[in-house]
Amino acid sequence: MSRCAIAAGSNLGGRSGHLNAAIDGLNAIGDVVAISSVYETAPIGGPEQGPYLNAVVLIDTARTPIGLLRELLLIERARGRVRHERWGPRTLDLDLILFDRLAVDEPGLTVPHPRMLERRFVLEPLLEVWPDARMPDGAAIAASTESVWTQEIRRIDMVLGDRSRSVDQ
Ligand code: A4P
Ligand code: MG
Repeated sequence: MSRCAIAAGSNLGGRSGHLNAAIDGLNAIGDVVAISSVYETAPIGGPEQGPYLNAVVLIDTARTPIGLLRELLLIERARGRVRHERWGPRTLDLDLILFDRLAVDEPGLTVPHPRMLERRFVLEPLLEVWPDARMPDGAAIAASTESVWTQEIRRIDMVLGDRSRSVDQ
């Protein structure tokens, strides 16, 4: 089994519903061992678009990295993900952030995710659920620049997996 960190993001439609569906989908492909708080975050890059909900989920899985990515893309598609432009708004984005301490560089899959250290919406929830996570070279996870911490994110009062509450209704 490998321990993997998956970053989930949504800024279109019923955002919390999409994130909850992601948890259900991940449960079917591995053991969900931790779910971070949910953060509302200002969009980074791309066109003008609405705020995201972001979270990080840890799973233990027997899949290979490519096998896991394929499953993530299927979960995205089931939530109506359509790709128009890079960094554009999306119903659900699932990125493979860490796969144990493995480094993968193949067409269509780079792990650790190449932009993870530049993004507070990845780092903060990741460190919340996996404080001793490390990069493949053994380095502790840390922001690549101080300016990461000026990015706007705020933890919201919502627990994933709890269907009784939604921030979008
Ligand atoms: N791919 C390669 N490596 C990976 C990986 N480790 N995990 C490939 C997932 N996918 C990976 O992704 C394009 C292709 O990347 C996939 O088909 C896969 O083969 P995509 O989801 O179609 O496109 P994208 O997400 O628009 O592109 P990209 O470059 O992955 O975007 P980022 O860097 O993930 O940024 N702002 C806020 N506040 N919150 C967000 O969640 N997300 C993005 C997307 C931008 N700004 C954001 C957020
Ligand atoms: Mg993606």
